[in-house]
Amino acid sequence: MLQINPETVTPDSLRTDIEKHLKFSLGKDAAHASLYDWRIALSLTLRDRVVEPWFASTRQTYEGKHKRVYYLSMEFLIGRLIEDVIINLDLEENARVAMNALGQDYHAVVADEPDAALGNGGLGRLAACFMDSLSTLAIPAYGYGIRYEHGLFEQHFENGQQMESAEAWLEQRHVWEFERPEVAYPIHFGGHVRTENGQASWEPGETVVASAHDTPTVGWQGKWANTLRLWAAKPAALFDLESFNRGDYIGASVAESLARTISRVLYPDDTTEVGKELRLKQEYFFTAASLQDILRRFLSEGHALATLPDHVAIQLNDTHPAIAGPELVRLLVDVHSLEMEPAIELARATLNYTNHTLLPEALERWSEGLFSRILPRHYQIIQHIEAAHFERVGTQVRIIEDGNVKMGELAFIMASHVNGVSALHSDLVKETVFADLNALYPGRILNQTNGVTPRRWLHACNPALRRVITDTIGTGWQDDLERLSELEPNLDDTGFLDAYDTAKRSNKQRLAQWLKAEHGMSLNTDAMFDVQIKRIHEYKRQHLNILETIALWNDIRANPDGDWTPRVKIFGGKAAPGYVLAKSIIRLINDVAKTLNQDPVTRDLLQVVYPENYNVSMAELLIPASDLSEQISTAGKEASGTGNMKLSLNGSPTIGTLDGANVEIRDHVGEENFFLFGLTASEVEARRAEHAYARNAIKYSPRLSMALEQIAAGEFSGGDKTRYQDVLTNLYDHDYFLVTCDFDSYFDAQRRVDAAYRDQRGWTRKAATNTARMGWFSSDRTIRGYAEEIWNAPSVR
Ligand code: DL6
Repeated sequence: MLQINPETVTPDSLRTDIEKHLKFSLGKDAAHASLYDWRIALSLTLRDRVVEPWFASTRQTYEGKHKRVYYLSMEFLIGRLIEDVIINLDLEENARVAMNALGQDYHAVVADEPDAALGNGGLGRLAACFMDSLSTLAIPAYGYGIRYEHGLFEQHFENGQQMESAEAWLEQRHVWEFERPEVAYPIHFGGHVRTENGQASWEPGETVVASAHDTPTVGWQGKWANTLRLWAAKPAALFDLESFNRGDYIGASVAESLARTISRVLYPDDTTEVGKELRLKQEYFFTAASLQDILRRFLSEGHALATLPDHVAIQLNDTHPAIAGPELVRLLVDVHSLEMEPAIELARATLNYTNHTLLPEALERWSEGLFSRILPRHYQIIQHIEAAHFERVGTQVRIIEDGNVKMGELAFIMASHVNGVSALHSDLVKETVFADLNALYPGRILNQTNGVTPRRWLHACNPALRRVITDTIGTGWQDDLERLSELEPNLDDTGFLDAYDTAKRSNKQRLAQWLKAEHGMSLNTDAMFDVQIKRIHEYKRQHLNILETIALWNDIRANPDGDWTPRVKIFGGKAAPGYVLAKSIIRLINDVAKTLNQDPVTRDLLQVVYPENYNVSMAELLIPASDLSEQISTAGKEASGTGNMKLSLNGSPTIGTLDGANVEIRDHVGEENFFLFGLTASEVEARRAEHAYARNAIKYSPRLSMALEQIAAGEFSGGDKTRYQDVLTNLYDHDYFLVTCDFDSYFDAQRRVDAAYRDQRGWTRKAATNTARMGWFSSDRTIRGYAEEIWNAPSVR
């Protein structure tokens, strides 16, 4: 295993290489180089140092014929790669010195890189953390996904409303990847299936080409590097010269533009009706390309097909790549001439499926009409899979039902293991969405509680706290996060708590400076920073938070001289473009912010800020600066959460429900360091069955009634009484997510937070205890769990 020695990579050697790249790769001299030029030159210099460990890892995997893990994911929410590489190669200090010597501001250069936002939220960010951990643990692995030309949309606010524009990360040179024009596979759609002598053959109607782009992902201390292989869609044939010569310029490039559409835009989540056909094509496109690539590599090593599961473990990240089941069977039967039954069994032994949501709208299903039109051969194979399943366990659960192909059921039946992402979620997976399948295939469902990479989510994003930790317990916690427990003996030490407090304060200052410079917002850094950052969704209940904010504002106004704990409520997050109610919630937050922040009586005590375009890089500033982490979803709805882990790890105690991984976080940090409120998952179900539960909750909560009446009266919308009719109607008449029922409990918990925060030393102790006890939530632990219990893929180390 090759290891980068930071001693041999000196600031001088970096500087020389940066200058060389500036000249020979960018054709610029230093006098005329822009920030962009310096960033590309630095990135190329760093990339050069990743290549050796990458080659060494690949060689070692081939030579040892080690089992490989393949992580198929529609999303990889990576953020900036430059930071990952600098941190994992331990070159931060040297790079800083080198850039300074070249007259450049290191931070500005690093911040110039656009986020690779190839994901919507938690599922995609988890995939990025897993890539980091797979490399850190030296488990041979490939991530497979789509090289979207446009990542997650850019969010802007106009009059408080979310506006979307196309994100354009690939407009700039993307230096981290290596294009592999020789690695290209045809991907077919449509057409029909011809059967002769019992032999089926697919005669497709449309073909595009999947072309590979590889990014090395280097682990901690550069000891191992895996590959993230992203597929770009290209036309199968050059453009139609005949049409062009006829003057039909648009017609000449139709095939090209249709093909490129497949990898053009990251699919929107949470929307059900838009672009269904394109989405199905995207899913099949990257899954089919990945499987062809996996089989090619496997066969090139001379293995017999029957040994596939001994050498290959494929993980399906949610149902998006669930078409892998029938596609792998198709390749085994139609291309490699296996019989149907053994092919199904072989595919099943190789595949595993992670469920990330219980929300019915996110469990994919395709109409039989659409599915059989786009993938006619797969439709037939699914019927075979279903027949084999019926034969084995009976007919209680179907894959094709009521005119739909149900991808959750398909993924489950074609997986050797199915896992949820927190203890509670995995139990609910067993008891609800897959109760019948769990009874038919007992033991197939496991739990693997999510985790986050400590390299990015503590070491890189929080240098102030990193120093305090290392000064106290030494280094080595970055790849053995449970060592944070060695902080415990210091939790009553004044010197340690002072240092911890100073780090938090400096992070708050850093955030305040950034918000001022980038968003023109001024924050009171002596106030508690109360942070809710995540996708905007009814079940995540940002509206519960803003209703509590209004109620608190009312209380302060009624008693301005009371003993209040100053707070800044910070929101961050995007709503799916088609999710109307979520967009109303965004507007409401912005409207409330405008009103409150102008109130001379309360504005020093309660402020609301909502910087637009929340992304990974913004999270890296917000999380270290947070004092309080809002994890307030309706119990039973958040599969796990990972923001909850990042915030707690960085010293931000949680106010939260017993939902997702909150339950395990509370178990670890201790109930006295977690502010619990709200109904449990079973109480939620029971309350929903009660008549008029929302109206009753509103009736018996004077604070909530008043807040809702103020919204209805147009108090935050310049007198417009209709603006929030949708939010209000929803709360009074449906309130599926029980905002109204949890309101009083949440308000009370917030007052417990206020009281606890007033004891500054006590609060710092709580924050530091969170850090000390969060070591278990490293994604290294999660990946070890997958490797041992699901993949049977040991570390090469
Ligand atoms: O497992 C990663 C992440 C969880 O932490 C979140 O709780 C969950 O909401 C998210 N799920 C999705 C669902 N996507 N789909 N389909 O993003 O996964």
